[in-house]
Amino acid sequence: MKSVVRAAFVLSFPLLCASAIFAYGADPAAVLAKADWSKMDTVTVTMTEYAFSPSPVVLKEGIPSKLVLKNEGKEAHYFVAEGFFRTIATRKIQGTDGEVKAPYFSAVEVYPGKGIEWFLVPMEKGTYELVCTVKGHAEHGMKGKIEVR
Ligand SMILES: [Cu+2]
Repeated sequence: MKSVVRAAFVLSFPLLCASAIFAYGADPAAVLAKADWSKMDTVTVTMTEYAFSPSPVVLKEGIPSKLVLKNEGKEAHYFVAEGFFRTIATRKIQGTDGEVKAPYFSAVEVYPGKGIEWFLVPMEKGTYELVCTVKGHAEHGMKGKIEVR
């Protein structure tokens, strides 16, 4: 009888671990609830014609981060990184005119000479493609990478 109990434990332990990892990746609200914003990293990304700088943008898994997007160009630019957007927990996006509290979106546009502050927690290590989807910009080289370490 004892060996049956032990076998059940041995079998279920990896399953419990796997479900814990899955829950972490799947529940942005739980990640945000645990985040300590007093230990926040700040990373600034500058957008110009036609580049993101730096590239790669480096963020740390599980660390609350303020991603500051600055458009120092003369045209509007988009910050689009679909794979990255799917693996982060966004607390809010803030600008001088207000803030957005929306956990999911597909693109962030920054007007010329303006900036926004994006409060997020990266949830999964990896390298993600970054692109500006304004017509012609990617073709002129406006592409980059985001690395979550
Ligand atoms: Cu652009």
